[in-house]
Amino acid sequence: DDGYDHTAVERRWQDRWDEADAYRTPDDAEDPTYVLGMYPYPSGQLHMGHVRNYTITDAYARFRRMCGDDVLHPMGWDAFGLPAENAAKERDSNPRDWTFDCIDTMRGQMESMGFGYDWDREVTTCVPEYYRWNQWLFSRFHDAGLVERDESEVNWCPSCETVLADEQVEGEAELCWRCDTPVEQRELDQWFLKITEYADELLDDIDRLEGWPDSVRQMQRNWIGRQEGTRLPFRVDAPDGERTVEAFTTRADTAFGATFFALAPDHEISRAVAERDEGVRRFVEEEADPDGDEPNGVATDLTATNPVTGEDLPVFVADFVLSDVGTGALMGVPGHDERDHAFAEKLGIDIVPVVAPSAEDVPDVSESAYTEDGVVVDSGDYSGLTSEDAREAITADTEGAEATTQYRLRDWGISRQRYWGTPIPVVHCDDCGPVLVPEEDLPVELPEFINTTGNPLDAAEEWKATTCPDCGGDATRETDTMDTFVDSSWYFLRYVSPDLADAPFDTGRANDWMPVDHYVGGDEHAVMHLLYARFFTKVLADEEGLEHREPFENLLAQGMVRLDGSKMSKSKGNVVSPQEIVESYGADTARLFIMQAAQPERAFDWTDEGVRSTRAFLDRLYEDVTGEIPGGAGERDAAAAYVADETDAVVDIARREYDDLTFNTAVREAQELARTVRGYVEFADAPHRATVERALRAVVKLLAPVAPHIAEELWDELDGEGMVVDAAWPEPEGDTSDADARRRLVENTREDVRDIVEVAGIEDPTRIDVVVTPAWKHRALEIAIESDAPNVISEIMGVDEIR
Ligand code: ANZ
Ligand code: ZN
Repeated sequence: DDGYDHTAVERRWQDRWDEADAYRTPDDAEDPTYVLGMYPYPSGQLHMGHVRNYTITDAYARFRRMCGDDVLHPMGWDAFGLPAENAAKERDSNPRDWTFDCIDTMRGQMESMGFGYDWDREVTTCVPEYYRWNQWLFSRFHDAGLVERDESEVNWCPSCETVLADEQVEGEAELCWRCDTPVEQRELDQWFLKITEYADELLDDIDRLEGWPDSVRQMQRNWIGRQEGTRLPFRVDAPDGERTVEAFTTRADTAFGATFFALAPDHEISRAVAERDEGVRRFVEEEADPDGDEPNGVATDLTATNPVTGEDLPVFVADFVLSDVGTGALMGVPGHDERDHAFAEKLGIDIVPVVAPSAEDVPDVSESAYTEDGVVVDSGDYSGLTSEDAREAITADTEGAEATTQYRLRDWGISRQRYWGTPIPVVHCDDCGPVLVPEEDLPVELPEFINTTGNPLDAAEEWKATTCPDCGGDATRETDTMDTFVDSSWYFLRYVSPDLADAPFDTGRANDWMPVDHYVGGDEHAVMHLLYARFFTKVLADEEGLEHREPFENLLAQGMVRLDGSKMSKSKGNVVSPQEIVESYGADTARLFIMQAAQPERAFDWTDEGVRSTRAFLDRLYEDVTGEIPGGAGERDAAAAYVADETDAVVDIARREYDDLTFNTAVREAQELARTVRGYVEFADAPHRATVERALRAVVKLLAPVAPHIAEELWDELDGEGMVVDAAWPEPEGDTSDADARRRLVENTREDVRDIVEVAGIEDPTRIDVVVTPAWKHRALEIAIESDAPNVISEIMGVDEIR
């Protein structure tokens, strides 16, 4: 016996759902619940990570729907990106065909998993009907002063021939995130979105994101990296005459400990010195290594006057001074900063302490810097102040000094030198420079793909040649396309009105549905995607009438699915294919196994044994429900009352667990109830049929969000009304105030019984295993006694009057 025919069952109900249009989003959103999984990149195959991600959202969406909410649960495709372009180049086809083939395959796989999406709302980012809105938003951002063109140094992957965002450069070795090639630097004209304009709000609002994991919130804070500090003006005798160079410091309290001044290698003054000083030239052009572990530098013949002390300091060019941080210049305080300390040791610069834990306890800074705040010493009139007071006083007293805030966050460079993305809607005119394509001329559609190395758009001569919207003269199209993170920064808004032809989204509907109640996805998106989506939401709130300033109320970063403790990945060759699992065990088994294995945030190991026992549970349930339910009118005796109370308690607990997205415990409750019913039917002399049926209906409903196909089949078998997908979530009939206490009691009892079974060496433990009520505990004892181990048993149970 191979158990129930999962293929037939799953196909039957998928068809029925289709016919009934069961997952259509209701038109009104009176009790709106917006459940969203991060849309996938259409790589060709659904993997276990996707299955876990989308089972979580699907189960929650189904639960909320059964609770009576209006649910929006859509799916779409993050369909632009480099892999499609590379695949097209390899096969000499084109990225569009490849992408749509992948989408078709993956959509089919999602359907076979039984995910209940409203496919009428499918969003695909690589079609002009979608990406034209990226272009439209680009011009709106431009009008709002949030677009900038700037020459800047970019991370360049020589193998992918593309610019990479900082976050796409991995590790100390600075390798491309896709191909592991060492990344180089290049100067290019780039388009930037000025996310830094929103840095403060993006940072401050993190405090309000209580439904987000703390780790993600902290990562976002660090990424923004707000620092309060002071700009101090130093006088420097530069080659072209004396001038003021400001230095940013978070530690103005250490100004009396400054023993050098340092400039970034590509600082104007460094370059000027390099022209007359061979040593500086060599360092600037050849030796400087900003990514190196150790700080390197070279002395100049300049001096810088410390505005706080009036003292002249030697000026160095140093590679740990970054040109795009602060002002590209810093005051070096080796006594209190580790990097400055390492640099000073290497170049023989003085190291002096000016901050101490207390005035009597001046630290020895010869070996390493003292980096804590404390009391300022040897600092003229400031001596004796706390670090904090000294910072304030020094900033206030020093002429030209200014308190400022600085961020780690940089503006978002969105230019990508590749084909398969949204064309940036700009033309370059010899006379007018870069000019925006007017809104009425959007979309700028991608031309046919040309298979060439580098960016195919550069080779699309006919497409590139155009006229200037301003002067009508000859002009050339911008050949850069947008970072695909632009697409994903607002796709959740497109789902509310996916076919809208005159705006990216319907503001009224968006205001109804937003924010997304539960957003679920992998933690690799913890920083960029979420930050950019938050940024877009804020801009759209300011510019387009969106009434929400945060897009995602609750965020769940799902844990990994591993195999033997290591991540499933193609490179490790340890991938379990969802499709094979669906074929041999069914989607319900896969879904149930994944959900019961662990809390959704936690990693868990995929095991064949786990899959098989999940399947065995479903087979048994199938038998229990489809077989003859014994008994008749029966008797509502104590045992029946116990089952009824258990049903109430389980229903109550499971609802709370589903609400918390702790599906594993919710499912366990349902499984326990199934077991209780089975024990009751087996042991009771005359089972009370109505009680049994009610309990089984509850089991089926509680499992429906996770194992929806078999739930429909069994619901049908139990003569439930309509389909279970539309059924109401079960309600307790009696008082459930003692549900939790009851759960603890049952668990204790069960443990006791297990001990009895073990100690007494009872032959037929399966019979005992189902015994859970206190009454049955007594029965277990009787069995144990018959098996002649009364002493041990009385010890375990703490009773001696058994006989
Ligand atoms: C003096 C000082 C004394 C600093 C001290 C720190 C500690 P962190 O270190 O992350 O808090 N800085 C300023 N501009 C820089 C640049 N362009 N490239 C590299 N470093 C730069 O960041 C703030 C500190 O970074 C600043 O405060 C400055 O060194 C350095 F005991 O100034 B500090
Ligand atoms: Zn022009």
